[in-house]
Amino acid sequence: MDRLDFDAARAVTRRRLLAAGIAGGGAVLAGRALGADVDLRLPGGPSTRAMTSDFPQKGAMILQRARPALLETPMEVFQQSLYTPNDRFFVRWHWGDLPTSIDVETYRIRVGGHVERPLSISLAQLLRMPRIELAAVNQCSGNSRGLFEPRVPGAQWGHGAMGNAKWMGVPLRHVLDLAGVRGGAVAVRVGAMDKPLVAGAPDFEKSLALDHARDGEVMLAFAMNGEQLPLLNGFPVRLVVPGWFSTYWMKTVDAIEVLASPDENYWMAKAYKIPTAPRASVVPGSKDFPTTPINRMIPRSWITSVADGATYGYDPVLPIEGIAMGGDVGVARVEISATGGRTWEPAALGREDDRYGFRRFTARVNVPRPGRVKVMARCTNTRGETQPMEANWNPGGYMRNCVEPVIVRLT
Ligand SMILES: Nc1nc2c(c(=O)[nH]1)N[C@H]1C(S)=C(S)[C@@H](COP(=O)(O)O)O[C@H]1N2
Ligand SMILES: [Mo]
Repeated sequence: MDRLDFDAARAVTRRRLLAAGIAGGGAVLAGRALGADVDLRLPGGPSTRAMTSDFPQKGAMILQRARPALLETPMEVFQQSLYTPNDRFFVRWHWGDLPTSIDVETYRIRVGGHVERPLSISLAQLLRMPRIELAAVNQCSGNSRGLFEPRVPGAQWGHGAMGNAKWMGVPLRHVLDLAGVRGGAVAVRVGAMDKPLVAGAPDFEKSLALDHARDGEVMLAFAMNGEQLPLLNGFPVRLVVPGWFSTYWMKTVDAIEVLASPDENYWMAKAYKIPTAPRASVVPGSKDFPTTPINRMIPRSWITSVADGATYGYDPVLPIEGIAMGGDVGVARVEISATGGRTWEPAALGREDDRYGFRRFTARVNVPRPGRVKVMARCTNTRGETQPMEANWNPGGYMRNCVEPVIVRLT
Protein backbone atom coordinates (compact mmCIF):
# COMPACT_ATOMS: atom_id res chain seq x y z
CA MET A 1 0.00 0.00 0.00
CA ASP A 2 1.28 3.47 -0.82
CA ARG A 3 1.87 5.79 2.09
CA LEU A 4 1.72 9.49 2.74
CA ASP A 5 5.06 10.94 3.71
CA PHE A 6 4.48 13.20 6.71
CA ASP A 7 7.96 14.73 6.54
CA ALA A 8 7.16 18.45 6.40
CA ALA A 9 10.40 19.27 4.57
CA ARG A 10 9.61 16.96 1.69
CA ALA A 11 5.84 16.70 1.85
CA VAL A 12 5.84 14.04 -0.81
CA THR A 13 2.54 12.47 -1.67
CA ARG A 14 2.08 9.52 -3.94
CA ARG A 15 -0.34 9.59 -6.78
CA ARG A 16 -3.59 7.67 -6.37
CA LEU A 17 -3.33 6.41 -2.88
CA LEU A 18 -5.36 3.24 -2.79
CA ALA A 19 -5.76 1.14 0.28
CA ALA A 20 -5.46 -2.61 -0.13
CA GLY A 21 -8.74 -4.08 -1.26
CA ILE A 22 -10.42 -0.76 -1.94
CA ALA A 23 -9.81 -0.65 -5.66
CA GLY A 24 -12.89 -2.76 -6.39
CA GLY A 25 -14.99 -0.49 -4.22
CA GLY A 26 -17.32 -3.21 -3.07
CA ALA A 27 -15.37 -4.10 0.02
CA VAL A 28 -15.92 -0.64 1.49
CA LEU A 29 -19.60 -0.77 0.89
CA ALA A 30 -20.52 -4.20 2.17
CA GLY A 31 -18.81 -6.51 4.62
CA ARG A 32 -19.50 -10.16 5.20
CA ALA A 33 -19.98 -11.42 8.72
CA LEU A 34 -17.44 -13.72 10.35
CA GLY A 35 -18.93 -16.77 12.02
CA ALA A 36 -18.49 -15.47 15.54
CA ASP A 37 -21.05 -13.44 17.45
CA VAL A 38 -20.56 -10.96 20.25
CA ASP A 39 -23.19 -10.17 22.89
CA LEU A 40 -23.35 -6.42 23.57
CA ARG A 41 -25.74 -7.05 26.51
CA LEU A 42 -28.28 -4.55 25.23
CA PRO A 43 -31.61 -4.53 27.07
CA GLY A 44 -34.98 -4.57 25.33
CA GLY A 45 -34.10 -6.16 22.00
CA PRO A 46 -31.62 -8.13 19.91
CA SER A 47 -28.26 -7.98 21.68
CA THR A 48 -25.84 -10.07 19.65
CA ARG A 49 -23.90 -8.89 16.60
CA ALA A 50 -21.67 -10.64 14.10
CA MET A 51 -17.93 -9.97 13.99
CA THR A 52 -16.37 -9.01 10.66
CA SER A 53 -12.83 -8.53 9.36
CA ASP A 54 -13.98 -7.85 5.86
CA PHE A 55 -13.47 -4.09 5.67
CA PRO A 56 -10.32 -2.60 4.14
CA GLN A 57 -7.64 -1.53 6.65
CA LYS A 58 -9.80 -2.93 9.48
CA GLY A 59 -9.26 -5.91 11.74
CA ALA A 60 -11.97 -7.76 13.68
CA MET A 61 -14.87 -5.38 14.28
CA ILE A 62 -18.46 -5.64 15.49
CA LEU A 63 -20.74 -5.36 12.47
CA GLN A 64 -23.54 -2.91 13.31
CA ARG A 65 -24.44 -2.22 9.68
CA ALA A 66 -22.72 -3.12 6.42
CA ARG A 67 -23.74 -0.31 4.10
CA PRO A 68 -22.62 2.31 4.73
CA ALA A 69 -20.19 0.90 7.26
CA LEU A 70 -21.04 1.10 10.94
CA LEU A 71 -18.33 -0.82 12.78
CA GLU A 72 -17.97 -0.99 16.56
CA THR A 73 -14.77 -1.59 18.51
CA PRO A 74 -14.89 -4.64 20.83
CA MET A 75 -14.28 -3.73 24.51
CA GLU A 76 -11.19 -5.94 24.81
CA VAL A 77 -9.36 -3.54 22.46
CA PHE A 78 -9.61 -0.81 25.14
CA GLN A 79 -8.13 -3.19 27.69
CA GLN A 80 -5.26 -4.08 25.35
CA SER A 81 -4.08 -0.55 24.58
CA LEU A 82 -4.73 3.00 25.75
CA TYR A 83 -4.55 4.18 22.14
CA THR A 84 -7.04 2.47 19.88
CA PRO A 85 -5.18 0.89 16.94
CA ASN A 86 -6.26 2.38 13.62
CA ASP A 87 -7.37 -1.01 12.32
CA ARG A 88 -9.70 -1.47 15.31
CA PHE A 89 -11.00 2.13 15.41
CA PHE A 90 -14.79 2.40 15.08
CA VAL A 91 -16.40 3.57 11.85
CA ARG A 92 -19.56 5.53 11.21
CA TRP A 93 -20.90 7.11 8.01
CA HIS A 94 -24.29 8.66 7.36
CA TRP A 95 -24.53 8.34 3.59
CA GLY A 96 -23.81 5.49 1.21
CA ASP A 97 -21.80 7.31 -1.44
CA LEU A 98 -18.33 7.13 0.13
CA PRO A 99 -15.08 7.88 -1.64
CA THR A 100 -13.41 4.53 -2.41
CA SER A 101 -10.21 6.03 -3.81
CA ILE A 102 -8.66 9.45 -3.42
CA ASP A 103 -6.31 11.02 -5.92
CA VAL A 104 -3.89 12.77 -3.60
CA GLU A 105 -2.55 14.90 -6.48
CA THR A 106 -5.85 16.49 -7.36
CA TYR A 107 -7.36 16.45 -3.83
CA ARG A 108 -8.08 20.00 -2.66
CA ILE A 109 -9.69 21.70 0.34
CA ARG A 110 -11.58 24.77 -0.83
CA VAL A 111 -11.75 27.63 1.68
CA GLY A 112 -14.35 30.27 0.92
CA GLY A 113 -17.35 32.22 2.11
CA HIS A 114 -16.81 35.29 4.27
CA VAL A 115 -13.02 35.52 3.69
CA GLU A 116 -10.60 37.97 2.04
CA ARG A 117 -8.86 35.36 -0.15
CA PRO A 118 -10.63 32.14 -1.17
CA LEU A 119 -8.11 29.27 -1.21
CA SER A 120 -7.71 25.86 -2.74
CA ILE A 121 -5.25 23.89 -0.61
CA SER A 122 -3.48 20.76 -1.86
CA LEU A 123 -2.35 17.94 0.40
CA ALA A 124 1.28 18.84 -0.29
CA GLN A 125 0.61 22.44 0.85
CA LEU A 126 -1.21 21.27 3.97
CA LEU A 127 1.71 19.01 4.90
CA ARG A 128 4.06 22.03 4.81
CA MET A 129 1.96 24.08 7.26
CA PRO A 130 2.58 24.30 11.04
CA ARG A 131 1.30 21.18 12.75
CA ILE A 132 0.31 20.00 16.20
CA GLU A 133 -0.26 16.56 17.70
CA LEU A 134 -2.57 15.75 20.58
CA ALA A 135 -4.37 12.78 22.09
CA ALA A 136 -8.15 12.95 22.00
CA VAL A 137 -11.13 10.63 22.29
CA ASN A 138 -13.40 10.47 19.26
CA GLN A 139 -16.80 9.44 20.64
CA CYS A 140 -20.04 9.19 18.67
CA SER A 141 -22.93 11.20 20.15
CA GLY A 142 -24.88 7.94 20.23
CA ASN A 143 -22.20 5.81 21.86
CA SER A 144 -23.96 3.30 24.21
CA ARG A 145 -27.36 4.18 22.67
CA GLY A 146 -28.26 0.48 22.70
CA LEU A 147 -28.45 0.67 26.50
CA PHE A 148 -31.25 3.25 26.47
CA GLU A 149 -34.45 2.00 28.12
CA PRO A 150 -36.91 2.31 26.52
CA ARG A 151 -35.06 1.86 23.22
CA VAL A 152 -34.71 4.79 20.83
CA PRO A 153 -34.24 4.75 17.03
CA GLY A 154 -30.72 4.80 15.58
CA ALA A 155 -27.71 2.50 15.64
CA GLN A 156 -27.91 0.30 18.75
CA TRP A 157 -24.28 0.84 19.75
CA GLY A 158 -22.71 -0.80 22.77
CA HIS A 159 -19.83 1.16 24.33
CA GLY A 160 -17.47 0.80 21.36
CA ALA A 161 -18.49 3.77 19.20
CA MET A 162 -15.41 5.53 20.53
CA GLY A 163 -11.64 5.45 20.27
CA ASN A 164 -8.57 7.28 21.53
CA ALA A 165 -5.80 8.37 19.15
CA LYS A 166 -2.91 10.79 18.79
CA TRP A 167 -4.06 13.14 16.06
CA MET A 168 -1.61 15.15 13.98
CA GLY A 169 -2.68 18.01 11.79
CA VAL A 170 -2.78 21.70 10.97
CA PRO A 171 -4.73 23.95 13.33
CA LEU A 172 -7.84 25.18 11.51
CA ARG A 173 -6.93 28.65 12.80
CA HIS A 174 -3.85 28.66 10.58
CA VAL A 175 -5.88 27.92 7.44
CA LEU A 176 -8.52 30.53 8.39
CA ASP A 177 -5.79 33.12 8.94
CA LEU A 178 -4.32 32.38 5.50
CA ALA A 179 -7.72 33.01 3.95
CA GLY A 180 -8.33 36.08 6.13
CA VAL A 181 -11.66 35.92 7.95
CA ARG A 182 -13.73 39.04 7.25
CA GLY A 183 -15.40 41.11 9.96
CA GLY A 184 -18.88 39.89 10.85
CA ALA A 185 -18.08 36.18 10.44
CA VAL A 186 -19.74 33.99 13.08
CA ALA A 187 -19.25 30.33 12.14
CA VAL A 188 -17.19 27.92 10.06
CA ARG A 189 -18.94 25.16 8.12
CA VAL A 190 -17.05 22.06 7.03
CA GLY A 191 -18.10 19.85 4.11
CA ALA A 192 -16.84 16.49 2.89
CA MET A 193 -16.55 14.16 -0.09
CA ASP A 194 -19.25 11.63 0.83
CA LYS A 195 -22.69 12.25 -0.65
CA PRO A 196 -26.22 10.99 -0.07
CA LEU A 197 -27.37 8.19 -2.41
CA VAL A 198 -30.94 9.51 -2.14
CA ALA A 199 -31.74 12.57 -4.26
CA GLY A 200 -32.64 15.61 -2.17
CA ALA A 201 -31.27 14.22 1.10
CA PRO A 202 -29.21 16.80 3.02
CA ASP A 203 -25.44 16.58 2.43
CA PHE A 204 -23.60 15.97 5.72
CA GLU A 205 -22.03 19.24 6.94
CA LYS A 206 -21.31 20.60 10.41
CA SER A 207 -20.37 24.02 11.77
CA LEU A 208 -18.42 25.39 14.67
CA ALA A 209 -18.63 28.90 16.13
CA LEU A 210 -15.79 31.02 14.75
CA ASP A 211 -13.98 31.34 18.09
CA HIS A 212 -14.09 27.58 18.57
CA ALA A 213 -12.81 26.93 15.04
CA ARG A 214 -9.95 29.34 15.82
CA ASP A 215 -8.98 27.92 19.24
CA GLY A 216 -5.70 26.46 17.94
CA GLU A 217 -6.63 22.87 18.87
CA VAL A 218 -9.39 22.18 16.34
CA MET A 219 -7.32 20.74 13.50
CA LEU A 220 -7.32 19.38 9.98
CA ALA A 221 -5.75 16.02 10.86
CA PHE A 222 -3.80 13.98 8.32
CA ALA A 223 -2.45 11.34 10.72
CA MET A 224 -3.68 9.25 13.62
CA ASN A 225 -1.33 7.26 15.86
CA GLY A 226 1.54 8.17 13.55
CA GLU A 227 -0.05 6.67 10.43
CA GLN A 228 -2.17 8.08 7.64
CA LEU A 229 -5.89 7.87 8.37
CA PRO A 230 -7.64 4.69 7.23
CA LEU A 231 -9.96 5.50 4.34
CA LEU A 232 -12.97 4.64 6.48
CA ASN A 233 -11.79 7.08 9.18
CA GLY A 234 -11.54 10.00 6.76
CA PHE A 235 -8.40 9.72 4.62
CA PRO A 236 -6.73 11.97 3.63
CA VAL A 237 -7.87 14.73 6.03
CA ARG A 238 -10.46 14.93 8.79
CA LEU A 239 -11.46 17.55 11.29
CA VAL A 240 -10.55 16.83 14.93
CA VAL A 241 -12.52 18.75 17.55
CA PRO A 242 -10.92 17.82 20.88
CA GLY A 243 -13.42 17.37 23.71
CA TRP A 244 -16.48 17.50 21.45
CA PHE A 245 -18.62 14.64 20.13
CA SER A 246 -17.52 13.15 16.84
CA THR A 247 -20.47 14.38 14.80
CA TYR A 248 -18.28 17.49 14.37
CA TRP A 249 -15.22 15.45 13.37
CA MET A 250 -15.87 15.72 9.63
CA LYS A 251 -14.07 13.07 7.54
CA THR A 252 -12.65 13.48 3.99
CA VAL A 253 -12.86 17.27 4.34
CA ASP A 254 -13.06 19.10 1.02
CA ALA A 255 -14.72 22.42 1.88
CA ILE A 256 -14.43 25.07 4.56
CA GLU A 257 -16.90 27.91 4.41
CA VAL A 258 -16.84 30.93 6.70
CA LEU A 259 -20.40 32.06 7.48
CA ALA A 260 -21.66 35.55 8.32
CA SER A 261 -24.83 34.17 9.90
CA PRO A 262 -25.56 31.06 12.02
CA ASP A 263 -25.72 27.76 10.12
CA GLU A 264 -29.33 26.70 9.56
CA ASN A 265 -28.52 23.53 7.61
CA TYR A 266 -30.38 20.32 8.55
CA TRP A 267 -27.42 18.77 10.44
CA MET A 268 -27.11 21.79 12.75
CA ALA A 269 -30.70 23.00 13.04
CA LYS A 270 -32.61 19.68 13.11
CA ALA A 271 -30.33 16.69 13.76
CA TYR A 272 -28.02 16.06 16.71
CA LYS A 273 -30.08 18.20 19.08
CA ILE A 274 -30.17 17.43 22.81
CA PRO A 275 -32.64 18.59 25.47
CA THR A 276 -31.44 21.70 27.30
CA ALA A 277 -32.59 20.01 30.54
CA PRO A 278 -29.87 18.88 32.99
CA ARG A 279 -27.92 15.84 31.72
CA ALA A 280 -29.83 16.19 28.42
CA SER A 281 -32.47 14.04 30.08
CA VAL A 282 -36.24 14.04 29.62
CA VAL A 283 -39.03 11.66 30.64
CA PRO A 284 -39.45 8.95 27.96
CA GLY A 285 -42.14 9.97 25.52
CA SER A 286 -41.71 13.73 26.09
CA LYS A 287 -42.20 16.00 23.10
CA ASP A 288 -41.72 19.72 22.37
CA PHE A 289 -38.98 20.29 24.93
CA PRO A 290 -36.31 22.94 24.22
CA THR A 291 -33.18 21.63 22.50
CA THR A 292 -29.69 22.76 21.59
CA PRO A 293 -27.03 21.29 19.26
CA ILE A 294 -25.02 18.55 20.95
CA ASN A 295 -21.60 19.89 21.89
CA ARG A 296 -18.92 19.04 24.46
CA MET A 297 -18.40 15.61 26.01
CA ILE A 298 -18.79 14.76 29.70
CA PRO A 299 -16.94 12.31 31.96
CA ARG A 300 -17.23 8.54 31.45
CA SER A 301 -15.39 5.42 32.57
CA TRP A 302 -15.43 1.72 31.77
CA ILE A 303 -14.01 -1.30 33.55
CA THR A 304 -12.18 -3.28 30.85
CA SER A 305 -10.23 -5.98 32.72
CA VAL A 306 -13.30 -8.11 33.39
CA ALA A 307 -16.39 -8.51 31.23
CA ASP A 308 -19.91 -7.96 32.51
CA GLY A 309 -21.64 -11.30 32.99
CA ALA A 310 -18.44 -13.38 32.86
CA THR A 311 -17.21 -15.99 35.35
CA TYR A 312 -13.63 -16.08 36.70
CA GLY A 313 -11.67 -18.22 39.14
CA TYR A 314 -12.00 -17.05 42.76
CA ASP A 315 -9.22 -15.03 44.34
CA PRO A 316 -9.66 -12.84 47.45
CA VAL A 317 -8.29 -9.85 45.51
CA LEU A 318 -9.82 -8.92 42.17
CA PRO A 319 -7.54 -6.62 40.13
CA ILE A 320 -9.55 -4.00 38.22
CA GLU A 321 -8.42 -1.97 35.23
CA GLY A 322 -10.24 0.40 32.99
CA ILE A 323 -10.29 3.61 30.99
CA ALA A 324 -11.72 7.01 31.86
CA MET A 325 -12.23 10.28 30.03
CA GLY A 326 -12.99 13.73 31.41
CA GLY A 327 -14.93 14.96 28.36
CA ASP A 328 -13.72 18.40 27.25
CA VAL A 329 -11.41 18.68 30.29
CA GLY A 330 -9.09 16.24 32.04
CA VAL A 331 -9.79 13.43 34.49
CA ALA A 332 -9.48 14.56 38.12
CA ARG A 333 -10.16 11.18 39.76
CA VAL A 334 -11.69 7.76 39.35
CA GLU A 335 -13.27 5.92 42.26
CA ILE A 336 -14.28 2.29 42.58
CA SER A 337 -17.15 0.77 44.53
CA ALA A 338 -17.83 -2.89 45.25
CA THR A 339 -20.48 -2.02 47.86
CA GLY A 340 -23.26 -0.98 45.51
CA GLY A 341 -22.21 2.66 45.74
CA ARG A 342 -22.23 2.90 49.56
CA THR A 343 -18.46 3.39 49.70
CA TRP A 344 -15.97 4.50 47.05
CA GLU A 345 -12.20 3.97 47.01
CA PRO A 346 -9.80 5.96 44.83
CA ALA A 347 -8.31 4.14 41.83
CA ALA A 348 -4.71 4.77 40.73
CA LEU A 349 -4.49 6.81 37.54
CA GLY A 350 -2.10 6.20 34.66
CA ARG A 351 -0.29 8.95 32.81
CA GLU A 352 -2.09 11.79 31.04
CA ASP A 353 -0.74 12.66 27.59
CA ASP A 354 -3.40 15.25 26.85
CA ARG A 355 -6.52 16.11 28.80
CA TYR A 356 -8.75 15.00 25.93
CA GLY A 357 -7.45 11.42 25.82
CA PHE A 358 -8.27 8.25 27.74
CA ARG A 359 -6.69 7.78 31.15
CA ARG A 360 -5.96 4.27 32.45
CA PHE A 361 -7.06 3.41 36.01
CA THR A 362 -6.27 0.45 38.23
CA ALA A 363 -7.61 -0.76 41.57
CA ARG A 364 -7.80 -3.88 43.71
CA VAL A 365 -11.13 -5.02 45.08
CA ASN A 366 -11.31 -7.32 48.09
CA VAL A 367 -13.70 -10.21 47.60
CA PRO A 368 -14.22 -12.00 50.95
CA ARG A 369 -15.86 -15.10 49.49
CA PRO A 370 -16.73 -16.67 46.13
CA GLY A 371 -19.93 -15.50 44.48
CA ARG A 372 -21.36 -12.60 42.55
CA VAL A 373 -19.50 -9.25 42.66
CA LYS A 374 -20.73 -5.94 41.29
CA VAL A 375 -17.93 -3.46 40.60
CA MET A 376 -18.47 0.16 39.60
CA ALA A 377 -16.12 2.92 38.44
CA ARG A 378 -16.97 6.62 38.63
CA CYS A 379 -15.00 9.43 36.99
CA THR A 380 -14.90 13.07 38.07
CA ASN A 381 -13.39 15.61 35.68
CA THR A 382 -11.31 18.67 36.52
CA ARG A 383 -14.44 20.83 36.20
CA GLY A 384 -15.95 18.86 39.10
CA GLU A 385 -18.51 16.96 37.03
CA THR A 386 -19.07 13.39 38.30
CA GLN A 387 -20.73 10.48 36.53
CA PRO A 388 -24.23 9.95 37.96
CA MET A 389 -25.66 6.57 38.96
CA GLU A 390 -28.89 6.99 37.03
CA ALA A 391 -29.04 6.71 33.23
CA ASN A 392 -30.33 9.70 31.28
CA TRP A 393 -32.89 9.41 28.47
CA ASN A 394 -33.64 11.42 25.34
CA PRO A 395 -35.12 10.39 21.98
CA GLY A 396 -31.77 10.70 20.16
CA GLY A 397 -29.98 8.31 22.50
CA TYR A 398 -27.29 10.90 23.20
CA MET A 399 -24.96 11.81 26.08
CA ARG A 400 -25.12 8.61 28.14
CA ASN A 401 -22.57 8.98 30.93
CA CYS A 402 -23.91 7.10 33.95
CA VAL A 403 -21.81 4.67 35.96
CA GLU A 404 -21.61 1.35 34.06
CA PRO A 405 -21.54 -1.52 36.60
CA VAL A 406 -19.82 -4.79 35.79
CA ILE A 407 -21.19 -7.91 37.44
CA VAL A 408 -18.94 -10.96 37.51
CA ARG A 409 -19.15 -14.37 39.16
CA LEU A 410 -16.08 -15.65 40.99
CA THR A 411 -16.09 -19.41 41.62
N1 LIG B 1 -17.72 13.10 5.96
C1 LIG B 1 -18.30 12.58 7.05
N2 LIG B 1 -17.74 12.81 8.24
C2 LIG B 1 -18.29 12.31 9.36
C3 LIG B 1 -19.48 11.55 9.31
C4 LIG B 1 -20.06 11.31 8.03
O1 LIG B 1 -21.10 10.67 7.89
N3 LIG B 1 -19.43 11.85 6.92
N4 LIG B 1 -20.04 11.08 10.48
C5 LIG B 1 -19.65 11.74 11.74
C6 LIG B 1 -20.03 10.95 12.90
S1 LIG B 1 -21.65 11.05 13.40
C7 LIG B 1 -19.13 10.19 13.61
S2 LIG B 1 -19.59 9.30 14.97
C8 LIG B 1 -17.69 10.18 13.22
C9 LIG B 1 -17.13 8.79 13.22
O2 LIG B 1 -15.75 8.84 13.00
P1 LIG B 1 -14.96 7.52 12.62
O3 LIG B 1 -15.75 6.81 11.55
O4 LIG B 1 -13.60 7.91 12.19
O5 LIG B 1 -14.88 6.70 13.87
O6 LIG B 1 -17.48 10.77 11.95
C10 LIG B 1 -18.15 11.99 11.77
N5 LIG B 1 -17.68 12.57 10.55
MO1 LIG C 1 -21.85 9.85 15.45
